[in-house]
Amino acid sequence: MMSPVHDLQTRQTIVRLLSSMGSAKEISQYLKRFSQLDAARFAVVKVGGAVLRDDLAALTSSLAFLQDVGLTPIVVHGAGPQLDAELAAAGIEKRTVDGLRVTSPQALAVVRRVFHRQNLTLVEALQAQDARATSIVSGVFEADYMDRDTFGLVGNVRGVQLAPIQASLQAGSIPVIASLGETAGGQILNVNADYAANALVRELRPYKIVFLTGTGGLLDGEGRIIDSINLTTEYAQLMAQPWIDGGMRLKLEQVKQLLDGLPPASSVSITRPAQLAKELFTHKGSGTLVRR
Ligand code: X2W
Repeated sequence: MMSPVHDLQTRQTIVRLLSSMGSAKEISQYLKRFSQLDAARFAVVKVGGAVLRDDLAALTSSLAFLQDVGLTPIVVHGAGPQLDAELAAAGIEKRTVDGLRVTSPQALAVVRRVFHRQNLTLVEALQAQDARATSIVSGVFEADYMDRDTFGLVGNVRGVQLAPIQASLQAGSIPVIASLGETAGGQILNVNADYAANALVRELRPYKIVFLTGTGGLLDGEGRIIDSINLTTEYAQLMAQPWIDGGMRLKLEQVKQLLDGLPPASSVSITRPAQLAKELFTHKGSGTLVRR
């Protein structure tokens, strides 16, 4: 059930935003489809640390907008650039293996502090816009050591505790989850936020999976955003392109793996915060839509 939209000002904002995006009919169709889903099945939205740093206002208003129309996305966030900066300031040298940050006990103290602060930054920004949001920095990701000798205090998600998320959704509040994990023995571990998002998605099997990034989509050889990718017909051909770089190859592989385990209707969108509503509510979308 959609929650009612109360005040006139919110309603007017919604109408203005929606009418600038696409036809009323198209938008109503999407809204109806999303509203019929169980709250936990609507969307998992992964927010990179760069988005928190560079695009917080657009992120906040896009998420608040979804809540205004009765939809509650589940947000999981990283803090990569903030960690780079704080660790450098603490004199801790950066080392990554396969894109994962090698995390010493000294580094973990900084990681925990930065994750807490970034989490609160987003929650407080949402609350300042009268959106309801719940800060969740522990109790969701059950983790094992990835490989302690290589990575130190880095976790691989073994299980997901849904109770804190469900409690937040039931209150109509946006769960805002930091990608910190915890071992069975109570050790906190640093978890890559994409991995955390993927683990959530595998558990919840949402209709929409959204990665919010600074670039706003996957880019082709000329730096233009690729509109849509059909994995069944285009994956092999795309992966063979000379212009596809390492990062994008990895992202695409991850997205394929993720979608292979989900219902056929699920899709992944890679977009920027200001375009979130357009991506969700219009056929044309904005950013890159990946389907099986
Ligand atoms: C990541 C967690 C933050 C993250 C890190 O320390 O950078 C590992 O690499 P973004 O902004 O989403 O990249 N963890 C183990 O993933 O943030």
